[in-house]
Amino acid sequence: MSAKYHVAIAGATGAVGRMMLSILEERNFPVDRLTLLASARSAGQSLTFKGQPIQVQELREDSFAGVDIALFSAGAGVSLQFAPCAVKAGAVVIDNSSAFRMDKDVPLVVPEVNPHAIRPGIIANPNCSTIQMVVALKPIHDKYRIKRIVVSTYQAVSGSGQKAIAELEQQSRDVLSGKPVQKKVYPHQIAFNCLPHIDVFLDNGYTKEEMKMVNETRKILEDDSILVSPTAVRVSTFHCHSESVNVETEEAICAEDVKTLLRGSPGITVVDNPSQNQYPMAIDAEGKDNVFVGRIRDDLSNKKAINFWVVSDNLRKGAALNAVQIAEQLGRS
Ligand code: NAP
Ligand code: 3JN
Repeated sequence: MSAKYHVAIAGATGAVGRMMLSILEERNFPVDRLTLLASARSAGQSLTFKGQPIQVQELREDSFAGVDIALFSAGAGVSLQFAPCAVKAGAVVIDNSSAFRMDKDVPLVVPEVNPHAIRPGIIANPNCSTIQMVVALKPIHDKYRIKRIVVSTYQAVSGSGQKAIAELEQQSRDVLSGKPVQKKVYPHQIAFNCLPHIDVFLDNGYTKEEMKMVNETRKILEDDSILVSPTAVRVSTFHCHSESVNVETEEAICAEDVKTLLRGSPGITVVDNPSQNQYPMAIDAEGKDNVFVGRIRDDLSNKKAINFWVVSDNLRKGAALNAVQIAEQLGRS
């Protein structure tokens, strides 16, 4: 690879794709040329990179000639069809979808956790809810060995894309002005509501989002013995996912030590000063890169367990930023 890269974004017009464009710009990623790809619906539309308009092209099998790094965020079906074409053309693919995450030949990477797994070909970016949780869990696992995690998520609508952001905006206006609510993205009203339902329900009673958290956590932490008991909930916030996490460990664990440990760990900001009402909140994490951890406290029911609250910007660390950080590591290897 040259020192400056020809980068392609497949899904450039979406919520994640637009964030990728913005993060490449703000981190001054060494872009030599940028190819923006989306469906035929968006072909001809212009997006701006470093003040210059760039026309969006229709994604096709021959879109990747000369591309060094292809960032995919157009859904699993699109990745399954087009990521192999990009690799065949010589690109490294960093894929934000679930298409290849559990493929044993594809690394599933969070740079703070398992950068050693990065290699050319297809690299999978984990699910947003998994990413922010494993950034906080990695130092805990290294020191205390995690046995079991019980997690409940409070996920923002931006995790469901541009149409969901518009739906929460419109429904909020309609509810407040006493008008009937239209539902398109979610099966129920999301404004002023919580839906214990993210992605599709599976035969075991869990949703696909919940099972992503189970399987991806084990793969990234490279430990299939870790037990994960998840509940994923969509809430009426626009940005940032929050999670309540209970962690049970092999070794005795204490909240005060974990605060010190996490304060010195990469990608984490500890916000934990309850007497001053200071703890991580979605409205503070929006637009920030780190994972914010607080409410770190002993589990009074179990000497080998703690509880914490973790918040991160789902479109940044949960998707676009993590992908760009993987691309940055490629340049270093
Ligand atoms: P979005 O706002 O709905 O955007 C979807 C993007 O995909 C748009 O650019 C759309 O292009 C493009 N697209 C759809 N069908 C296409 C096709 N047949 N060919 C080419 N492009 C196509 O959704 P989003 O929130 O950005 O999410 C996109 C994907 O990213 C998700 O499906 C998921 O796989 C992944 N994602 C991952 C995470 C994570 O946790 N890491 C989080 C959110 C999303 P048009 O504008 O032309 O329709
Ligand atoms: O709902 C969220 O907050 C995150 C959504 C992620 C998502 C949305 C549609 C399809 C994914 C994902 O990344 O797992 C997928 C998918 O690729 O399966």
